[in-house]
Amino acid sequence: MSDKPDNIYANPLGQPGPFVFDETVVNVFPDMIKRSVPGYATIINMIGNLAERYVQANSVCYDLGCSLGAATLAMRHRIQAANTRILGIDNSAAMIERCRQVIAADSGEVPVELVCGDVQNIRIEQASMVVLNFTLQFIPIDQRLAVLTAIYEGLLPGGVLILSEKVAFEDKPHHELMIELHHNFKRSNGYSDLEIARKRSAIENVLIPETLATHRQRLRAAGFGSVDVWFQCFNFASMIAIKP
Ligand code: GEK
Repeated sequence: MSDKPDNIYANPLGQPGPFVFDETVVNVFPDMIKRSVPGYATIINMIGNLAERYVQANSVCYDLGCSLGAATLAMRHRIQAANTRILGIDNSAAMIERCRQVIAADSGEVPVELVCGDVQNIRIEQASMVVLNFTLQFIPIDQRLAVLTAIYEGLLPGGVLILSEKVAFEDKPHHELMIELHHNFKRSNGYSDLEIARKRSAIENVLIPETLATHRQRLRAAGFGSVDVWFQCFNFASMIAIKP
């Protein structure tokens, strides 16, 4: 079945309200994220790849802000270690409800538990892999360190955090260029200038990007020893942070 096309911002009437992950978004989410995030499919595929290497026996994997479970499924199908389980969490009831259907239709053997809740309240325990795939950007800036610290504390030695984010750049002209290149990417995926502008205004105070330097600094402050960018396309990047 092909994804339902995202035309949420095609209607020119009225000012769009702030972006929310409601049922309207859930219905078009796979199409939306694929056409909006450069490298999304690669990142998901590589999360599977990394699961193969980093997931330890008798441990838990966390998919924080799991949406429809793309990263959960990528891990589920590539984990080699014995006696593992995956916990997916999202604070959108509409997302979790649809995610349950996605997981139920999947034949993977690793147990998956889904929770509707806030990643800021979840207890991370016995983790060998934690994924924050484009989720931290929706959490208030002053609460981000606490989330990363809780993840660090719940990871086993050798455990890994994958943190993917839309990022900002210190240098203003470069920042503007990356935004322009991202918008070109969206245009080439069929979004009109109107849709791009309306989405931009809806998401403005909801998704707060920070620089890679800020992310690195915070990951180190949370305790992570090794922190590196393993993927970047324009203003979208994914980092790998390992607990020593
Ligand atoms: C993917 N990871 O396909 N607690 C829990 N969930 C949250 C919170 C929070 N505080 N804030 C936002 N969310 C997915 C894509 S989408 C990215 C992640 C995007 C959830 C929100 O409901 C949404 O499902 C997800 O984080 C962000 O790999 O749409 O740009």
